[in-house]
Amino acid sequence: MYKVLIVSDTHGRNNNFYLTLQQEKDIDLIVHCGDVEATEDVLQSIAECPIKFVSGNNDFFSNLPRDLEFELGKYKVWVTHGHQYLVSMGYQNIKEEAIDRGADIVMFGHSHKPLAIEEDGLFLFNPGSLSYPRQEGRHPSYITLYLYDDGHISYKINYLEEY
Ligand SMILES: [Mn+2]
Repeated sequence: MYKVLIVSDTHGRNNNFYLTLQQEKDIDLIVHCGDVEATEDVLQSIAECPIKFVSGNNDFFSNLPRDLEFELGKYKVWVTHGHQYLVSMGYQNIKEEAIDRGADIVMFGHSHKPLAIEEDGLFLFNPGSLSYPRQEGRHPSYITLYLYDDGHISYKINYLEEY
Protein backbone atom coordinates (compact mmCIF):
# COMPACT_ATOMS: atom_id res chain seq x y z
CA MET A 1 0.00 0.00 0.00
CA TYR A 2 1.16 3.51 -0.85
CA LYS A 3 -0.10 6.39 1.29
CA VAL A 4 -0.36 9.95 0.02
CA LEU A 5 -1.14 12.94 2.21
CA ILE A 6 -2.70 15.87 0.35
CA VAL A 7 -2.56 19.30 2.00
CA SER A 8 -2.95 22.88 0.85
CA ASP A 9 -3.06 26.54 1.76
CA THR A 10 -0.83 26.47 4.80
CA HIS A 11 0.07 30.12 4.16
CA GLY A 12 3.26 29.97 6.21
CA ARG A 13 1.45 28.90 9.34
CA ASN A 14 2.74 25.37 9.76
CA ASN A 15 1.70 24.18 13.22
CA ASN A 16 -1.28 22.22 11.93
CA PHE A 17 0.93 20.53 9.36
CA TYR A 18 3.08 19.37 12.25
CA LEU A 19 -0.02 18.13 14.10
CA THR A 20 -1.19 16.31 10.98
CA LEU A 21 2.10 14.42 10.78
CA GLN A 22 1.72 13.49 14.45
CA GLN A 23 -1.54 11.69 13.68
CA GLU A 24 -0.78 10.30 10.21
CA LYS A 25 1.96 7.69 10.12
CA ASP A 26 3.71 5.83 7.29
CA ILE A 27 3.18 8.46 4.63
CA ASP A 28 5.02 7.78 1.37
CA LEU A 29 4.37 11.08 -0.38
CA ILE A 30 2.94 14.48 0.49
CA VAL A 31 1.35 16.73 -2.13
CA HIS A 32 0.98 20.42 -1.28
CA CYS A 33 -1.44 22.23 -3.58
CA GLY A 34 -0.03 25.72 -3.11
CA ASP A 35 -0.02 28.86 -0.99
CA VAL A 36 3.07 27.70 0.85
CA GLU A 37 4.31 31.26 1.46
CA ALA A 38 8.03 30.53 1.21
CA THR A 39 8.06 27.87 3.93
CA GLU A 40 8.61 24.81 1.74
CA ASP A 41 11.99 24.16 3.42
CA VAL A 42 10.32 24.24 6.84
CA LEU A 43 7.59 21.84 5.71
CA GLN A 44 10.13 19.51 4.14
CA SER A 45 12.23 19.54 7.32
CA ILE A 46 9.19 18.43 9.36
CA ALA A 47 8.24 15.64 6.95
CA GLU A 48 10.03 12.31 6.66
CA CYS A 49 9.01 11.75 3.03
CA PRO A 50 9.20 13.75 -0.18
CA ILE A 51 6.82 16.65 -0.68
CA LYS A 52 5.64 17.74 -4.12
CA PHE A 53 4.70 21.42 -4.20
CA VAL A 54 2.96 23.68 -6.66
CA SER A 55 2.78 27.45 -6.29
CA GLY A 56 -0.38 29.30 -5.31
CA ASN A 57 -1.61 32.81 -5.96
CA ASN A 58 0.11 33.96 -2.76
CA ASP A 59 3.48 32.40 -3.64
CA PHE A 60 5.04 35.54 -5.03
CA PHE A 61 8.61 35.20 -6.35
CA SER A 62 8.41 31.45 -5.81
CA ASN A 63 10.34 29.03 -7.97
CA LEU A 64 7.76 26.32 -7.40
CA PRO A 65 6.04 25.03 -10.55
CA ARG A 66 2.52 26.17 -11.37
CA ASP A 67 1.51 22.66 -12.38
CA LEU A 68 2.75 19.15 -11.75
CA GLU A 69 1.87 15.91 -13.46
CA PHE A 70 2.94 12.51 -12.18
CA GLU A 71 1.88 8.89 -12.21
CA LEU A 72 0.34 7.22 -9.19
CA GLY A 73 0.04 3.58 -10.13
CA LYS A 74 -2.18 3.51 -13.21
CA TYR A 75 -3.52 6.99 -12.46
CA LYS A 76 -2.29 10.18 -14.08
CA VAL A 77 -2.29 12.97 -11.49
CA TRP A 78 -2.43 16.68 -12.26
CA VAL A 79 -1.74 19.14 -9.43
CA THR A 80 -2.43 22.86 -9.68
CA HIS A 81 -3.45 25.50 -7.15
CA GLY A 82 -6.77 26.19 -8.85
CA HIS A 83 -7.08 29.99 -8.87
CA GLN A 84 -6.64 30.01 -12.66
CA TYR A 85 -9.74 27.83 -12.94
CA LEU A 86 -11.88 29.89 -10.57
CA VAL A 87 -12.35 26.97 -8.19
CA SER A 88 -13.94 29.17 -5.55
CA MET A 89 -16.92 29.44 -7.94
CA GLY A 90 -17.11 25.70 -8.58
CA TYR A 91 -15.11 22.86 -10.06
CA GLN A 92 -16.48 22.72 -13.63
CA ASN A 93 -13.55 24.59 -15.22
CA ILE A 94 -10.86 22.59 -13.49
CA LYS A 95 -12.73 19.38 -14.22
CA GLU A 96 -12.85 20.17 -17.94
CA GLU A 97 -9.16 21.05 -18.02
CA ALA A 98 -8.28 17.86 -16.13
CA ILE A 99 -10.22 15.77 -18.64
CA ASP A 100 -8.56 17.64 -21.55
CA ARG A 101 -5.17 16.81 -20.03
CA GLY A 102 -6.08 13.16 -19.77
CA ALA A 103 -5.77 13.20 -15.99
CA ASP A 104 -7.43 10.59 -13.81
CA ILE A 105 -6.93 12.58 -10.61
CA VAL A 106 -6.77 16.34 -10.11
CA MET A 107 -5.49 17.80 -6.84
CA PHE A 108 -6.03 21.48 -6.12
CA GLY A 109 -6.66 23.96 -3.32
CA HIS A 110 -7.36 27.69 -3.19
CA SER A 111 -10.99 27.57 -2.04
CA HIS A 112 -10.00 26.47 1.50
CA LYS A 113 -12.99 24.10 1.37
CA PRO A 114 -12.38 20.35 1.18
CA LEU A 115 -13.78 18.27 -1.65
CA ALA A 116 -13.24 14.61 -2.57
CA ILE A 117 -15.46 13.23 -5.31
CA GLU A 118 -15.40 11.03 -8.38
CA GLU A 119 -17.26 12.29 -11.44
CA ASP A 120 -17.16 11.02 -15.03
CA GLY A 121 -14.12 8.87 -14.26
CA LEU A 122 -12.17 11.76 -12.74
CA PHE A 123 -11.25 12.07 -9.06
CA LEU A 124 -11.27 15.64 -7.77
CA PHE A 125 -9.38 16.22 -4.53
CA ASN A 126 -9.19 19.51 -2.68
CA PRO A 127 -7.85 19.02 0.85
CA GLY A 128 -9.10 22.41 2.07
CA SER A 129 -6.74 24.46 4.22
CA LEU A 130 -4.74 23.42 7.25
CA SER A 131 -4.44 27.02 8.38
CA TYR A 132 -7.46 29.04 7.27
CA PRO A 133 -10.43 26.69 6.70
CA ARG A 134 -13.55 28.29 5.25
CA GLN A 135 -16.03 25.42 5.16
CA GLU A 136 -18.83 25.11 7.72
CA GLY A 137 -17.34 24.33 11.13
CA ARG A 138 -13.94 25.63 9.99
CA HIS A 139 -11.84 22.69 11.07
CA PRO A 140 -8.42 22.40 9.43
CA SER A 141 -8.62 19.64 6.83
CA TYR A 142 -6.50 17.35 4.67
CA ILE A 143 -6.96 14.26 2.51
CA THR A 144 -5.42 10.83 2.86
CA LEU A 145 -5.22 8.79 -0.34
CA TYR A 146 -4.31 5.10 -0.41
CA LEU A 147 -3.10 3.23 -3.46
CA TYR A 148 -3.51 -0.52 -2.90
CA ASP A 149 -1.42 -3.31 -4.33
CA ASP A 150 -4.30 -4.39 -6.60
CA GLY A 151 -4.26 -0.91 -8.20
CA HIS A 152 -7.37 0.69 -6.77
CA ILE A 153 -7.48 3.76 -4.52
CA SER A 154 -9.45 4.92 -1.53
CA TYR A 155 -9.54 8.36 0.00
CA LYS A 156 -10.85 10.31 2.97
CA ILE A 157 -11.22 13.92 4.03
CA ASN A 158 -9.87 14.28 7.58
CA TYR A 159 -10.34 17.11 10.06
CA LEU A 160 -8.14 18.22 12.94
CA GLU A 161 -10.32 18.25 16.02
CA GLU A 162 -7.76 19.78 18.36
CA TYR A 163 -5.37 22.40 17.08
MN1 LIG B 1 -4.94 30.16 -0.08
